[in-house]
Amino acid sequence: MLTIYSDDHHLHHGKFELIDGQLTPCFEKPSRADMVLARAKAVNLGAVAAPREFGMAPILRVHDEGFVHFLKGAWAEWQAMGRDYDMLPFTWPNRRLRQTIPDCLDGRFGYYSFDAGVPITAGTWQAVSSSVNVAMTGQAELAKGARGVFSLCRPPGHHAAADYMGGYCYFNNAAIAAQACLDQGASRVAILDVDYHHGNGTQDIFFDRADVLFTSIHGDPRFEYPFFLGYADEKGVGVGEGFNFNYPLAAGSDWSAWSLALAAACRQIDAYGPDVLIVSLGVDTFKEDPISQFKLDSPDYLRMGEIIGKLGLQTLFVMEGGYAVEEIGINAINVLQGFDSVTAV
Ligand code: SP5
Ligand code: ZN
Repeated sequence: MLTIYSDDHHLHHGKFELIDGQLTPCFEKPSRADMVLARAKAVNLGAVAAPREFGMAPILRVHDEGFVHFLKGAWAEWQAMGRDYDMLPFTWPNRRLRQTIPDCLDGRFGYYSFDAGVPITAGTWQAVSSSVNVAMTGQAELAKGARGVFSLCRPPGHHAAADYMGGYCYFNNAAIAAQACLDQGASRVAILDVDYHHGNGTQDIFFDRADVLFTSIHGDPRFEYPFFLGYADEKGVGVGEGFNFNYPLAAGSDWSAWSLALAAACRQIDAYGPDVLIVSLGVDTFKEDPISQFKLDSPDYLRMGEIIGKLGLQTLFVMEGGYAVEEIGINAINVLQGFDSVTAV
């Protein structure tokens, strides 16, 4: 399988996030993608190609113009205020607060985010733009006929909605790739989100649409981040009703419980009959993940890839989460090797 990868992700390295009440070194760090790339090379997964430049157009098909503009200019504004440490949001437009866009930078950052897990640094804009290019280049290879492509995106994207970032995510790489498929003639795209956390951003982007089916298997939001979306009764609205499926699972879920949800999600994807499948590939379901509570083991990821492969769909894998850095390469690449082991198209 072809891997799309750019070194630009190194330009984004936040210092701290809030974990259990303490400022803690960011779990979402450059070594994650380095480990995945190293494993892809070690097992000869296939060629590694650099992304092409797609510019702003595909991003603006999914994201709000004001949001994109904010993200692009934020670091320069921050620096002009004499600040050189990481920029973090800290005030959000909660219930009964005004949903208006403030003039000041801190106010706008709160408006365009939903949590503090999104440090903006000197290199963030270039890294997140490049991450979109990695997803878009993978999508282009799929459009040319590839059976499977791996977009080794970093930063990840599935928590980002049209006009807000959060959860280490800035631009929604998978959603942008899905929209590009549709813009190039696909009628239906399915997104399967296997990251441990609910893909709230992706769900929100496509919730009122029937041309993208979104299905996610994740820690139950009653106990797990992002807490405020990802329940089983979220089915879509309007013409989108019936095209959104959530599988919230209990803490401690292992492959036996997880794979039942995957089987159900795969039946729905199969019934939908999409032209293309996009997998939001997080491997933070791993038993040793430092911020997660599922119990998948490394060999389970091979089986996951096989089951996805048996759908017989052209598939773009877009990297999302996974914070057990020592095993992230083995686990992510196991999914792709499992997929490649299934020959049926
Ligand atoms: C892309 C992705 O996987 N984003 C995840 C963002 C999660 N942010 C909140 C983490 C909360 C962690 N709580 C862990 C407690 C460990 N004792
Ligand atoms: Zn995650």
